[in-house]
Amino acid sequence: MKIEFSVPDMTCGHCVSAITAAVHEVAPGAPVSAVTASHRVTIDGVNDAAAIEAAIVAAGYTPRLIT
Ligand SMILES: [Cu+2]
Repeated sequence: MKIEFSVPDMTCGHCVSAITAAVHEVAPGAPVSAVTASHRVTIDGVNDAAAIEAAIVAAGYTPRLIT
């Protein structure tokens, strides 16, 4: 399934890299779309939203799951 987060404190390319790396720690190879302008992070082909949310939090960001 596709999981989408709003991450208001994702503001630049560094944030995108850090968040993408964090997601890939728990979902290796999953396609990640991270758009700073909209602060949206979309991960495709994954099921465990809680694990991905925790990984993004551990990277220092504040994701909010969008249903
Ligand atoms: Cu940044």
